Amino acid sequence: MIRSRKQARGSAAPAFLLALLLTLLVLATVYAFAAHLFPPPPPITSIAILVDRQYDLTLYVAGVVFVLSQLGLAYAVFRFRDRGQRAHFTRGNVAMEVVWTSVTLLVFLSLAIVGRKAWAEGRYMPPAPGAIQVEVTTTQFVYTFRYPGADGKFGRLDPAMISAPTGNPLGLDPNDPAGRDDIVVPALTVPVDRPIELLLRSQDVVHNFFVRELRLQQDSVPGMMVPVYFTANRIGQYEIVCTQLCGLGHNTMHSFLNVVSESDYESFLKRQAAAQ
Ligand SMILES: [Cu+2]
Repeated sequence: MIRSRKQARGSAAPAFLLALLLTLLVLATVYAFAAHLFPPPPPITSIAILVDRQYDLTLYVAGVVFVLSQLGLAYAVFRFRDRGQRAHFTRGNVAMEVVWTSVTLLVFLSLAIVGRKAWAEGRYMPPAPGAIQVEVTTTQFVYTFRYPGADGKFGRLDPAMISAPTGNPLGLDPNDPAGRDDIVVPALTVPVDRPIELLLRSQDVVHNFFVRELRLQQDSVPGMMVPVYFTANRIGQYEIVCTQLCGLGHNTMHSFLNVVSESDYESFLKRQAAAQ
C-alpha cells in the first residue's frame, strides 16, 4: 500500500525531463555563441575594438554565471524532486545572501570600471584637434547632414524657416552670411583616418544614430546638441539606422556613412558646394 502511494507521488520522470530540458537549453545557447552564429561586421575604429573587447568580457562573465546557475537549477530540480516526503519550511540563509549580493556588486562594478574607457572615448573626451564637424539632424523619418563649408562656421538656423518641400529642411537663415556656404546633404561622407565630431540634434522626437561598424549608438534629443566622435579607418559604405521607435515610418529611417579617401572627400565638398 505505502509503496504504491510513494510511486504515484514520487515519479522521477517529470523532474528528469525538466532537468534535461534545462541542460539542452544551456548547450544550445553555448553553441550559438561559441560557433559565432551571428557574427558582427568588422569594427572600423579603435574605439569599436575596445567596445568589442568589453562585450566579449561581459559575455564571458555573464556566460559562466548563466551556465553554472542553469546547470545548478537542473541539478536541484532532479535532486530535490518529490519523493513523497514532507516539505519543510526554510527562512533562507543570510550569510549566503550577503555573499552572492556582494559578489554580484563586485562583478558589475569591475566590468563598469574596465569598460569606462570604451564608453568615455567617443563621448566625454574633447575632440581631437582638427576634427571635422558635421551636424546631424534627425526628423521623422530622415537624416540631414550639414557641413559648415569653406568658412568653417555653421549658419544660423531659424525653426520658423524650416520647409523641406522648398529645399530648406533645417531652416537655414538666408540672411546669415555664415550659412551661405553650408552644405546640406542626406548622407554622411567623411575622409578615412580623420577625426570626426558629429553634433546630433533632433527636430521632433527622440531618434538615434547607429552604425554597427562604428559600434556607436547615440540618441538625438529635441532641444539638445549631443556631440560624438569617431575616426573611421576603413574606406567603405556603412548603413546608418535609427534605433528609437520614432513613429510609423521608423522602419524606413536610414541613411549611409561613406568613408572615402582624402581626395574623394575634397571632390565631394567641391561638388556639393557647387550644387547648393
Ligand atoms: Cu527615428
